[in-house]
Amino acid sequence: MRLTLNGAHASLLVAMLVLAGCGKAPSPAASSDTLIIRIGSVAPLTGPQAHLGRDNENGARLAIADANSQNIVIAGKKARFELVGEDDAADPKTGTIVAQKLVDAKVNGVVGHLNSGTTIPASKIYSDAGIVQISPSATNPKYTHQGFKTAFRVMANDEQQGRVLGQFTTGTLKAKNVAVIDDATAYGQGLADEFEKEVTADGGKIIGREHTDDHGTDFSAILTRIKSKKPDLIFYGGMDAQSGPMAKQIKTLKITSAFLTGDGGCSHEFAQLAGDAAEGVYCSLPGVPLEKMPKGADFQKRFNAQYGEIQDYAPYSYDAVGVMIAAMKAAESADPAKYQPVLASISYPGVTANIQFDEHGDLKGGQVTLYQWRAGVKTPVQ
Ligand code: ABU
Repeated sequence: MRLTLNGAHASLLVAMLVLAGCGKAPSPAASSDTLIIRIGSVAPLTGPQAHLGRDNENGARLAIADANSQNIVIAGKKARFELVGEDDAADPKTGTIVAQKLVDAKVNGVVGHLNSGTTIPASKIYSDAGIVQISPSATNPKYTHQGFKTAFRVMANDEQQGRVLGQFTTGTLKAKNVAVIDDATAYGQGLADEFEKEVTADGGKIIGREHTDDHGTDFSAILTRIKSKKPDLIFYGGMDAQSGPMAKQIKTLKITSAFLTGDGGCSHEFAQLAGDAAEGVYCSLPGVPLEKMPKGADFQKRFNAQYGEIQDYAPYSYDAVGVMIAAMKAAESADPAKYQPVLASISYPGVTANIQFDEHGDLKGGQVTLYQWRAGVKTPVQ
């Protein structure tokens, strides 16, 4: 039997073949001339630090969008970058579970984690799997001092920050008697230890050391004990979910000591939580103010338009993704084994710094800026 097809029959047959999968057009993901590159981003997206985690993830998201708009070609293929966001809830155990999940998913690199307490245990998992990890915000020195060639960070560490905070206390503020509180985390306790070391070396006296945790919000017992010692300055090593209420309670208890904290307590959220008690509080942030960097103002404008206020670390996660992609481009490969050596010796003009790494994977020449909250504005003072 002879089958004759008119135009309508032919169209129907094509449609049936397509539905059966025979004529399926290749999706960009399946196309042989497209290289899908997946970058993990890990931060707390739930719990008291969720606002900081979203800030980090949004910085990474903006960098991915920028890269995809540049039509980057790697080894002759059009690269398409995808973000794989994970929540570690700032919890060290969850951090390792999520790290293993990303290893199993064979991501091409990881930007994270946010906290030192999660970044350090996760770094062994990435190192064992040979996956490059760049933390935008974890500042405990141990992270990059374990001998893992996969571990990098894009901001000054707590040895550098603690030293600057200590010198600011004894030198600029001329504080002699100092009380120290930390949140008993890898970050808060580590930074407080570095700060204490510098204050003591400069001739200052630590007249009290207290500990809380990264979920507490009532510090009245600690602050009452500290008040009786009449310190010139109180230093807090920890995050904004604690530094905000702490500043408020310092004011309520009529404590007149200066209040100083590190980068974790220096966010936009701190000012929201502290209200008018933020006035006069000092804090430090790694890097120079964004507006002083050549590409900083543009980044800030675009980030604000899309995601609102920068909390703390969004520019650093933007740079962490940017420098990772730059290394992939230069290596002509998204294989971590191939682009890791390129990353280790890269010079990359980021929005937060010109990024180069030392032999540990730490940022070379990392800077620290001191700020004071004045009328709700984080104002650079040193
Ligand atoms: N750098 C402060 C916040 C992140 C961390 O190191 O835990």
